[in-house]
Amino acid sequence: MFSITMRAMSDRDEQKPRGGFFKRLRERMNRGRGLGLTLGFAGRKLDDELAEELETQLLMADVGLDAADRILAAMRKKLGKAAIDSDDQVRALLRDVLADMLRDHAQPLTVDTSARPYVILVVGVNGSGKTTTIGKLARRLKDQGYSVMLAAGDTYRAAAIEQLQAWGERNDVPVVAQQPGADPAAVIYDACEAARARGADVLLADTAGRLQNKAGLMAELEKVVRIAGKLDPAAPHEKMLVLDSSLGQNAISQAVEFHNAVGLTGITMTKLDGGAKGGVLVALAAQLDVPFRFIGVGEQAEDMDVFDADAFAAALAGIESA
Ligand SMILES: Nc1nc2c(ncn2[C@@H]2O[C@H](COP(=O)(O)OP(=O)(O)OP(=O)(O)O)[C@@H](O)[C@H]2O)c(=O)[nH]1
Ligand SMILES: [Mg+2]
Repeated sequence: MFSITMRAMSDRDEQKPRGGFFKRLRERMNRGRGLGLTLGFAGRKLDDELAEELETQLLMADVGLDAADRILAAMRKKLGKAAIDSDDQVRALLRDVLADMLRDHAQPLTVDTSARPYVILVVGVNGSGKTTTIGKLARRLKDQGYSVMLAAGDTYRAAAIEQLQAWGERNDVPVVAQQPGADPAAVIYDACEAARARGADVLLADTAGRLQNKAGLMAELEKVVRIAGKLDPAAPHEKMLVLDSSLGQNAISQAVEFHNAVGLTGITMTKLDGGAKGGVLVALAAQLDVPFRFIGVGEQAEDMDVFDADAFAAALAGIESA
């Protein structure tokens, strides 16, 4: 039992990613190359010509034009007319500028245990990693002492329900599910009731990413949000978008669409262990005022941690330690 009603999921020692996680992020993101910049600028000044070269490299890393311009302006301000000493100097400068841009977005998820259940609705297009993220989160929250339940709100495929049940079994967490084809809003309503009856701290609700058309998907999500609010007007307390970071600029348009439809309260980025260069988070930070919650660097439960702006900026800049 918790003696206090509010507890940050990331207490002091939780806030910084464990050294092991930074190492994994650093090694796996773009195979250790972060943004993948070539650099080689020692002896040159950051003049228009060099700024253009750097801008091209940043755009190749999915940073987007807005953010690339901001990065360059900040670097020019810091460097002035001085010649660049070394690549290490550029990397350190880049790390500082990126961390400044990302810091406001590093707001860890906070579970309000007075809600019972604190409802986390997970949305995103198909294949982005929603169900896997729910499995990882269930494990993490359980390890932190919360009682957790899952809702199988993706009713389009039997396999989706089974996938969630497998995560439930693995973590010894109850799963509320109905038959394939059931109304997702009804499943989530039932799950909210069941979680309330059991006094569960957190309910993690899965949703489908697959529908014939986007308008249908968004209308379905709006209904789920509305119905989840029937028992507790504050629910869903977290509307978390799960985004595949290897989608580049497509990830930005997805985020904007989901935000317009349901009003996101958090974003979790997955698949930073693939070919993704991570720049998409910088582009998102420049365009959308939604906090980053977690980042995923693999398929296992431990391959996810709280988003940390300084560590992430260091990994993007290709610096060895956070
Ligand atoms: N490499 C890697 N794979 C991931 C990560 N997160 C999820 N995956 C994999 O991506 C695939 C899709 O993940 P799901 O969790 O099923 O995605 P979903 O959004 O629930 O997909 P739908 O239910 O079809 O909408 C699975 O094979 C996962 O194991 C990650 O951070 N890194
Ligand atoms: Mg799924």
